[in-house]
Amino acid sequence: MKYIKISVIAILAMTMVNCKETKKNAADSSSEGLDKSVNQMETRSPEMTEDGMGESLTIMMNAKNNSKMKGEITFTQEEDEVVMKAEFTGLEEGTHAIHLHENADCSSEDGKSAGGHWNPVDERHGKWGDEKGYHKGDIGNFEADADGNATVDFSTDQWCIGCGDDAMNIVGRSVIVHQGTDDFTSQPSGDAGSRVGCAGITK
Ligand SMILES: [Cu+2]
Ligand SMILES: [Zn+2]
Repeated sequence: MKYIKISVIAILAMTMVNCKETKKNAADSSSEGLDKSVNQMETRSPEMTEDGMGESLTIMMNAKNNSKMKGEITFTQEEDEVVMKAEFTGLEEGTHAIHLHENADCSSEDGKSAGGHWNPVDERHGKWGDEKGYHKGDIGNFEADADGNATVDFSTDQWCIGCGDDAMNIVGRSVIVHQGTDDFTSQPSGDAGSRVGCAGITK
């Protein structure tokens, strides 16, 4: 296998001829290094091909608990990442928690119809990326300025938009903004106070 030495180029090349190479490789299977490269591509390829690459969803916040908050959130699938961009107005100045919650149901006045934090892999509540665990909805905190405006930019390869994996698919969940701050410690939800905004993530 000549191209083991230039494996980086080989990986790039195989994104274009992945299927062909996989078959060829299964037939002669003489190169471990190449097998690994092919396997990496295979584990990534389902979400990149079938599951809504480039797909984008924009949802609007509903004010809860008599708040004045408004806002718009866009989720975009970009290769293996979901990029979230949010713009909020009408908040109280200061730090607010933002999470994905279980249900795309914002019908109740207190926002509790959205359920608890989205936690598909049964971990403890925490700061995103904490080795002790965190919910797949634990986005964290953001700051609203003196005029009550805020933007939130977040992206992760642990979400997808409409793929078949329930541990990743954010469709059917909701975005909740809280009055208070997530302390990243209190269980099960960071003691972030009442829910001032809710948006169901639906297509
Ligand atoms: Cu929350
Ligand atoms: Zn949580």
